[in-house]
Amino acid sequence: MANKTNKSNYSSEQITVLEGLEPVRKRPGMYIGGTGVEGLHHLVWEIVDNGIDEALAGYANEVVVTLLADGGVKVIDNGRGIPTDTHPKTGKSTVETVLTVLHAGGKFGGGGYKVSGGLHGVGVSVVNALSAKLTARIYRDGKIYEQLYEYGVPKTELKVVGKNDLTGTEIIFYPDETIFKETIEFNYETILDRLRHAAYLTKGVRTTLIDEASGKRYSFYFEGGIRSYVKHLNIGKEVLDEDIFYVDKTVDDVQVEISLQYTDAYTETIKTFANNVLNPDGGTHLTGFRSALTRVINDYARKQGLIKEKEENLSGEDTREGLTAIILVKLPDPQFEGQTKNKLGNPEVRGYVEAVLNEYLNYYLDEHPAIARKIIGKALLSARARKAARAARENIIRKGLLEGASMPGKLADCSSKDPKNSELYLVEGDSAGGSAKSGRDSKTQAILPLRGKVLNVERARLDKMLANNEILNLIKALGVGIEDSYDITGLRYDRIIIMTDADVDGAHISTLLMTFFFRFMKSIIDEGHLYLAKPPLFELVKPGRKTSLYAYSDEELDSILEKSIQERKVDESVVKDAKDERYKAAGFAEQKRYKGLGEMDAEQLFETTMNPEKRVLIKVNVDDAEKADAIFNKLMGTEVELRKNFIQSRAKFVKDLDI
Ligand code: 0RA
Repeated sequence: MANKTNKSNYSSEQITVLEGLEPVRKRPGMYIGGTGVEGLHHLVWEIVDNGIDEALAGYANEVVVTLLADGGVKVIDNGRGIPTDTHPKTGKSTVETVLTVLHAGGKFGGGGYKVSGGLHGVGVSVVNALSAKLTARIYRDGKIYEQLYEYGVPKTELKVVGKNDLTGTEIIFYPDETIFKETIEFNYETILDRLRHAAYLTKGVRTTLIDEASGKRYSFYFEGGIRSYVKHLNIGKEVLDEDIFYVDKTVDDVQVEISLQYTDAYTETIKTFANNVLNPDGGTHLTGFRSALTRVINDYARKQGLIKEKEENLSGEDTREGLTAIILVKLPDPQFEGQTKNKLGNPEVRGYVEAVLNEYLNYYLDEHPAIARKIIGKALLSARARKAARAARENIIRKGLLEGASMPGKLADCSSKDPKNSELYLVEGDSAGGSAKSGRDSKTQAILPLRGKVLNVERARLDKMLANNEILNLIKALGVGIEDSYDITGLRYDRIIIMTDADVDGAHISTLLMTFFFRFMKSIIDEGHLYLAKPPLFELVKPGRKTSLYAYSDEELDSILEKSIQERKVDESVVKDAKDERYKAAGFAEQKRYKGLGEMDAEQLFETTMNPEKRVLIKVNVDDAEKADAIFNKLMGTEVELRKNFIQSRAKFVKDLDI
């Protein structure tokens, strides 16, 4: 294992003492990003990352998180244990110093470096400051030490409470509910996900999550590190070859780890990390990776005569189609760009990554000629398809099909010309489109009916969608152009609302549309313009048919019925006997289940799904590009079963599956 071990030893002096903990309690958001559920989980990451740092430095191989039944969290690692000696600057133990002094993690500046790093690598003291209670137990030098804290203030001395010959650190904390007003409940899945990734990125570390209340327990250990990660990302995809490329090389003081494998998908999934922190916007490691990949593949293809002398090179995009890759660099002093620190900035890293991939991918292709041929064949195919699609698009643009004042005939536009007061409903099917047109508020609401079948371009390249008539209408109606001519300032509607049936086809169409926006008009999603309408699933008709109640989920139906039954003081046993007749016991004349938008008349459609005063809209956000990508691949991929499962789970409220 090419783990980096620190050349110099830590000592107590290296811990930079900065300031007390009051600022953390005053402005928690500055340290953990916020006091909502994400901030709450940062407390866990902070401690876990310290344990992972010990593992990266070669001192630990296990981190265990336990969600205690009483609401606390226990994090144990088997590293060196926080030093218990007296700290020269504070005169207190190093344990107390680390826990009460801001930025006293001991892993900043000087000899050691913090590798995994939570949000800002702010340290354990922040967790202490934001916890109503915290217990630190240190296993070191044959002894067990313990110290208790409340709101960051020590309540006991650091005492020896027992003996054994383990080493490590155990922190138990109870988040302060006066800080985390929204919730102090931890999410098992969120923590599990984080521990899975930590294990992928740190070969040889076992991470475990235990939920005391339910008895659930899960451990991760990946011999292959990021190679296992690539394998995991490609589950359900058709891989070009089972073999996964992997290199781990340290140049000067920068460790470069890269793993990659191609699939037959059309999308690329490349994840970049610096010191185990994800860099969603890439940076210098990604740039180095891309240029080496393009170079190596083109050189190899030319050497083998797969690209002729006069032919042009494969583009970078072509070499990355279907690629899944993880790039992980570890460096002493990571610099990030921009407000969000999502992008690695160290210029030297580009050259390191480029050099490592150049050398080792070259070897790999030489040693695996069959795989090399498949990769190049795939890239050549991509180049050809891209050219054809470009020609088709240019044709469309040349013919002026996307511009000009005239709007598509199918669009029922709104009379307002101010985008701020305008919204566009994308409606599945011509018949629902008709109802929407007559029911709408024509001042502010525009309707564009889309024929689902036409959109249903399974296994087709998204490029092809641009040649689709329905999509052309959509692009034109939006007024933003496409690709090179894309300009969101031309957007004619503030809200774009996808309205489909609450069934499998509807879920499919809305996913395709979201995919389209994600791929070609991402800023529309980023800026919060894209929504899903939520049509009701049930109508409960009151006697005399004057008015109805609508339920948008099974749960809501249950709660309406329950409430009405209680109000009418109906004997529960009678009600239980006749499950399907509950609506009668609840005093309704009829219960209708809606299968599609088409079952509502224009007025009902407006009242239930389009009336701005009453409707339910779900804002689409794609902060989790991984999930979106998984959706594309499941829907576009060859694995019919996965696709079916996905659609069925998304349309979970649909009882009558018609696929
Ligand atoms: C300061 C110095 C050393 C280790 C640690 C802190 C440390 C902190 C945490 C928090 C959770 N687990 C931890 N493990 C270690 C260096 C130790 C040495 O030089 O012996």
